[in-house]
Amino acid sequence: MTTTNPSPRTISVAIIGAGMSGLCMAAKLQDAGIEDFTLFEKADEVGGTWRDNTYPGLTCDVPSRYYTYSFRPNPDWSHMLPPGPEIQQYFREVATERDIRRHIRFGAEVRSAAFRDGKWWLTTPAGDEAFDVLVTATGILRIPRYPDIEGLDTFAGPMFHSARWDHSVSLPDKRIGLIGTGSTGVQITAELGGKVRGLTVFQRTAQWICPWPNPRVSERTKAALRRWPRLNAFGYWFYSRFVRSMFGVAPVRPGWQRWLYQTQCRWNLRLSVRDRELKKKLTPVDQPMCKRMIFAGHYYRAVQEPGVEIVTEPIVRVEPRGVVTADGTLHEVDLLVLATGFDAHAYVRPLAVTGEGGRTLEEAWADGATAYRSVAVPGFPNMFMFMGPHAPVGNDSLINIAEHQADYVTWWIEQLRAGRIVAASPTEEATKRYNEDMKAAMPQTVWTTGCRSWYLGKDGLPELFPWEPDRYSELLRAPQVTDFEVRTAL
Ligand code: N01
Repeated sequence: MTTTNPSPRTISVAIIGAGMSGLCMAAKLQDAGIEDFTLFEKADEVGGTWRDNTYPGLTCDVPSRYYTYSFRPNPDWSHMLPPGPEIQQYFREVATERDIRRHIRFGAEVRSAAFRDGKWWLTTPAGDEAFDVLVTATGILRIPRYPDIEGLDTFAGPMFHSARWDHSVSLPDKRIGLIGTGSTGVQITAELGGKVRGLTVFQRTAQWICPWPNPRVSERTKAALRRWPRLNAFGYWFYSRFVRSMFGVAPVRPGWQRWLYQTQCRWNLRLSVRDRELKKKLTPVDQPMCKRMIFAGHYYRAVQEPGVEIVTEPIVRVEPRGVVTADGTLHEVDLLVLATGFDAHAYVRPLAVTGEGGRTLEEAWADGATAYRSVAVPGFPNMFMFMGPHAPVGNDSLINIAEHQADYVTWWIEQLRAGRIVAASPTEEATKRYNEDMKAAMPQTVWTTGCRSWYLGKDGLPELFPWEPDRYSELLRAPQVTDFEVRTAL
């Protein structure tokens, strides 16, 4: 890989997105002494998902000690599981403290990116600009999915997607119709059940709920964490090991971890819901963990509050006054909330990305999205992506994944900077081999046991990593240069 006389170069890096991943990339570049980078952010603030999602009850279900960058502990989390607004505050602080903001162009939506003459040309409303390296950090659950329900537009009251919450609408006086019972719908129900005039939850598929306590962190604990930073580091290590050896393993390998979660879910329902009819409605047909596991403390309590109703009859249409179900009932509501999930398979799209020889990412992914170790695609030199296809987003904390991906990308940028190479992209052969190995490992995962979920890709298989997260970290820790087509001159 070395040229006869490598000479160091200044490398410019474009990062698309200033959410959790984009900020992580920026921080890692700074740590490597690379300051020539620009973040393009279409909104007017950092935070991505945590900026856009503001629904009542928003909480991350990864323990707060682990839902931080390893390089920036946070002694101030108020709860064991971090509330959404605190996470958003954390990212804002990181951007400010590390002086990343001066690298960010807000309100700058990148419309297209094309590789020409050894550079990535980005088109934004301000014009075209060239960079040596393109890093996409556009998030995975970014594009809200609106349900295709007859008459949805005719609803007379306010209506919005959970990721576009309209806080000008008062809630206590409303009869709310909530469509969707994924992680989001469950958190909204747990927060609003019993606190509003009425809550009608339209459940298409029952979900398993894993009970998860969320105690407050005492002021004394916070003070101790501030005073002895090593305690924080220990907390990070402890929870990372806990999450990775339990939640990281359970979905991908049959064993005691899977048994434990599944048993917990079953007993949670058995012990928490008394009414037989309601219990029947809430009993899923598929295996716990096949869909994205839901961790929640108060859901079953909330659905038994007065004024809360679980409707399992399929929705047939929406009318100005409410939702009509297959049994002919009109469920009258004042506000309709669509907690119907996201298009999780868009990745960087709809951004138009054109690689070598004019081949677009759309063309490369015509049969489904694939990548080399979730970070790079053949024919797209010097382009790297966060949370690409088959990242371990189903069994690890996304922050941890982002850190490993950022280290990996930084390693390649350092090769470019040292002048050892001028371009690198994974070979078709290595990418194919990697994806075939993953496909072969999928049947042992719980995700293939027959449920419908946003995990499933075009081929009906989960677009997830079928092994333990530690294996993914290993894969990224040791870049395999022979899997790449590396050029030392253009
Ligand atoms: O979306 P989902 P989400 N008619 O796709 C239903 C992360 N997250 O926003 O199951 C009626 O899971 C659909 O029904 P069905 C987490 O990774 C994390 O809740 O397809 N119903 C389902 O019930 C999560 O997995 C946290 O039959 C319709 C729901 O809408 C991911 O975000 C918190 C319908 C969609 O569920 C997405 O969760 C919140 C229709 N036409 C979210 N269309 C953390 O704590 C869809 N549905 C980290």
